[in-house]
Amino acid sequence: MEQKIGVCNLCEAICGLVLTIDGDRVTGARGNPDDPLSRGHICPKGVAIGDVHSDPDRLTRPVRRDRATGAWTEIGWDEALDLVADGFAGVMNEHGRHALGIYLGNPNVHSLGSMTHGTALVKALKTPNTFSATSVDQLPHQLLGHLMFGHQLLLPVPDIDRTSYFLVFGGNPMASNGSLMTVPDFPGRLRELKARGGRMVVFDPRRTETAKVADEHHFLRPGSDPWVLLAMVRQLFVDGVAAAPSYAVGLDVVEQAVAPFTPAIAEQHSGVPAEDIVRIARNLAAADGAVAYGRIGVSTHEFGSVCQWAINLLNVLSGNLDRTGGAMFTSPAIDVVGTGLVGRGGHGRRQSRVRGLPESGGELPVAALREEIETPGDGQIRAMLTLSGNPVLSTPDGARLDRALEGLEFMAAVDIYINETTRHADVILPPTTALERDHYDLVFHVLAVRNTARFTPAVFPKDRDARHDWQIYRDLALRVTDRLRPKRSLLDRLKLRARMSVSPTRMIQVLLARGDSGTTITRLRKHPEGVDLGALRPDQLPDRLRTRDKTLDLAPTLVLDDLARLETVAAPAEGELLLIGRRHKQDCNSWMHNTERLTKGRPRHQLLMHPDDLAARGLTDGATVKVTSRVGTVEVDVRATDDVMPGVVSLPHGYGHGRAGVRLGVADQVPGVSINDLTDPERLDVSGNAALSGVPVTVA
Ligand SMILES: Nc1nc2c(c(=O)[nH]1)N[C@H]1C(S)=C(S)[C@@H](COP(=O)(O)OP(=O)(O)OC[C@H]3O[C@@H](n4cnc5c(=O)[nH]c(N)nc54)[C@H](O)[C@@H]3O)O[C@H]1N2
Ligand SMILES: Nc1nc2c(c(=O)[nH]1)N[C@H]1C(S)=C(S)[C@@H](COP(=O)(O)OP(=O)(O)OC[C@H]3O[C@@H](n4cnc5c(=O)[nH]c(N)nc54)[C@H](O)[C@@H]3O)O[C@H]1N2
Ligand code: SF4
Ligand SMILES: [Mo]
Repeated sequence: MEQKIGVCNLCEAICGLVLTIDGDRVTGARGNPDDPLSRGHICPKGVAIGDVHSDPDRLTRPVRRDRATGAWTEIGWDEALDLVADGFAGVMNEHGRHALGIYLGNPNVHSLGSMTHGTALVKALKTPNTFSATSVDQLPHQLLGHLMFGHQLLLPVPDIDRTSYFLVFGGNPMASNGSLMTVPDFPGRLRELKARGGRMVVFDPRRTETAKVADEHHFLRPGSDPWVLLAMVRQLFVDGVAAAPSYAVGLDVVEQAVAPFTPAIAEQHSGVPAEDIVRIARNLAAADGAVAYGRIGVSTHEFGSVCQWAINLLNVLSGNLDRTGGAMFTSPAIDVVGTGLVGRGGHGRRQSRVRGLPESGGELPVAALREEIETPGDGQIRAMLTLSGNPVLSTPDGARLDRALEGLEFMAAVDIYINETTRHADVILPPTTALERDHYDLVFHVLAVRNTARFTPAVFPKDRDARHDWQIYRDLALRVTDRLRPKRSLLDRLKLRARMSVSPTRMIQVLLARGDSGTTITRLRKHPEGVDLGALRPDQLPDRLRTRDKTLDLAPTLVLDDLARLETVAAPAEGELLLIGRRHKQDCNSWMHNTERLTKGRPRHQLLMHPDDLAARGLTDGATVKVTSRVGTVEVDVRATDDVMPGVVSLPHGYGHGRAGVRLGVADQVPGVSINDLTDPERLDVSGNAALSGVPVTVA
């Protein structure tokens, strides 16, 4: 038995762990109390992190699928990499670069090797058909970061440890542990907030775990947030407290634009009393350090960008941007924004082939993936590569995408499981997992509520015959580009080889040395618990702005233009039912369902529905019901609860395993259906983000 410091990469909280190791197994996991960011926090998933490592269902060698019989066989790395390179190069040489589609899933941002080498692989393959989880997640945040602050990752983070007023729209950090706000131990930090006299106010159509511990919770009709948020912004003007910093432009335009959005109209759309909207706007403005925050519930929304804009405006105009206790910018040891490691983003520079949807940050909306595969013609996707992704369960109308994948000429996946998506692959290349690789978090230190830095060496040595993800990406990039015609120049190929051969750890060493935090890899190796770089720093603007003229644009045209669309939306119809998603503490998007530790106990897959809505349809608690949307029907058990407001039903996302051909051990026994068999790829935000929330459904 031995103790080792590890890190959990299962969610954005990036908790430091102390693991008890016996041979090549984890026999115990607890939060590391010495970690300056996570302070000893751990959740049920972190406790289960060793289960992934020892999971017999996990792939450890490449596998190949026989298309005729569907049987999988293990093959060697060389053979597997050549098969994939031949498959991709064959299709690209015959039909052009766009014939390859790529989907990057969520776990990419939780792996150092994917951050350093996965993006480089995607660049090297030069296909315009790149998609990712971003467009079923935080795209509106990135778009508004780009439009207002000049960089897609320049995202203000709630200064939760010092704020006195925390206003939450569509986030459930008590279950999700926070998002675009790396906030390990949210429950503890909330207790501290309350102990110093602060308040948390939550707007959510469900009385969530977070709503239950809030000082105020307001039900609102799904999708109605823009009216409420704009009415709050308007109130700042009405009360004469709206003020913009000297480096901001467009205040007059904003005042005019929000004028029509009165609290009374917001009440009609949302069901939130007008006087509450006015009062909360006033409380926010009056608080000594306040912050508005919005997450998945207002990102995956038909007006996600308007919502994110309004949330930014609430923070700016109430004087809380870049201020202690407000919405602040981090000063990470590796500044992916300032150094230009990640591009500033962009929008609408080209359009998708079939529906003409706008590119954002170089990617197309994943809601367009299915049609780009199915629609014949020049530019059609004929081969797919998925990198840690399960879009069949994670993206709108997944059932139809499931069928579309079957028609591909070739598919490969870099993934550790045969899942609902990778089952269509001809070859799966499984990398090592979190405990076998070094980790430095390039993404989540940038979004954290405190400045810290931490380097975690691999807990277990890599098996001799195993490959890290960055090695797979390197080999794929080199082998595919070698086969592409016309042949790329020798210089280009040498550059690529040099770029891809530097290990992620070596890159971190160089990047740390280049930064001005004084943190070196040697220091971090001496302090595997992490190094504290202090609280978030105020008054960084306008210096930190990445806009070309160093101004903050309060009134981006793209969003202003979308207000006209908002004004055409009718008030809610009588008897409507709107479907929303949910997350549970023990779930991890579409995976981790094959660890018994997380799946035993009370089932949690049910459709939640208000008792009045059940009674109105003559249904009873526990019945199996048919839920139908424009795109599909699912059958699922219903659970009566007044935790959802009348007119709202809720299904968790990431369920619906046990489809034909998928064997995931324990996960096969997990009941439930995929919410994304109901969500509609036609419902989109102006950014291109899928509007997964507030889907009109019927229940019978
Ligand atoms: N209706 C609805 N849909 C949603 C959401 C919602 O709230 N509602 N949420 C959306 C959001 S926010 C997200 S981020 C997406 C997530 O959806 P996806 O992008 O599909 O990502 P995951 O489901 O997290 O994981 C996909 C796969 O990654 C593999 N994997 C895990 N770890 C590793 C690893 O270390 N290496 C490799 N190569 N593979 C690994 C697992 O096999 C897993 O099946 O879903 C989105 N879909
Ligand atoms: N346990 C667990 N933790 C996770 C994940 C997980 O799968 N499980 N996934 C991780 C990922 S990838 C992400 S992106 C984050 C997401 O982090 P969060 O955004 O905190 O996650 P959710 O629990 O989906 O919270 C969204 C909330 O929005 C509400 N909502 C739905 N529609 C609306 C609406 O129209 N208006 C308003 N105001 N609210 C609405 C829902 O009821 C829900 O409570 O969580 C991360 N952490
Ligand atoms: S909160 Fe997130 S990072 Fe922390 S232990 Fe749980 S899953 Fe892991
Ligand atoms: Mo996400």
